[in-house]
Amino acid sequence: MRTPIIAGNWKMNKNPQETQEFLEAIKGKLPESGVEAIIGAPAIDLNALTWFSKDEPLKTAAENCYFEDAGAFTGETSPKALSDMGLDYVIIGHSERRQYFAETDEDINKKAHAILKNNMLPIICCGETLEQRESGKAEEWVTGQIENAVKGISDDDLAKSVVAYEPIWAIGTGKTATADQAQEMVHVIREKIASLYDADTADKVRILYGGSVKPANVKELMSKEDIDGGLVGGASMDPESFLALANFQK
Ligand code: G2H
Repeated sequence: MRTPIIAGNWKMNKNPQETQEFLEAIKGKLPESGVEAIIGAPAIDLNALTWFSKDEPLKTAAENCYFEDAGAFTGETSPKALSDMGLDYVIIGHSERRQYFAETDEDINKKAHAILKNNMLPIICCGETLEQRESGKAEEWVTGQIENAVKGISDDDLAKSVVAYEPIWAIGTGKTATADQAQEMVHVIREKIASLYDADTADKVRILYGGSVKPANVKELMSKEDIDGGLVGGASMDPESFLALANFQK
């Protein structure tokens, strides 16, 4: 039985004051069980999130990190420091990082190893462009991204990790993949993991859908067999909307 996840991804939004206001608004209102609620936030907001999560059923995620623990890497964030701070997850390989910051599959694989070594879990993003989908290359592309991202990761570590399928054409565009389209690709990803590892590992790894998830479509997406949750951008920034998503079972 895989516990569903609702993971916010604030991207480069909210300052510490706005973060505090958001946390005050959701205090005491997150589900105690049945759903794992996560917020991924900018590095400057993570301290507030980890303090809040000590008393509330909220897990925390950084939106990126470097693959070395320390050193002369100006401007980067240490996975060890994130772990020391109490972070649970780190989002890696988001399409925005691949597109605007030239993050490669190799970087993502190194980051996944660094995150796991530091006792956190990666949320590994993958997804195809509209052009790749229209030319019939989406499955090959996405499964290739996954294969490269998980190289050298043990089956135990992968079973605890999270994958997020985010078709680039559905990100922040208001265009959601249909629940069937999302299920189809998430199933392909699970089969790929089964072929790289085994059926048991594939059965345990949680695979999210991301791309314009909102309270109005979360139930239908979550009703699909292989979809274990959502990685949510725009709709995770308003407290009421995040709470509606996290409490989707009610
Ligand atoms: C996809 C998603 C969050 P949105 O990037 O990762 O954002 O829900 O705004 O499409």
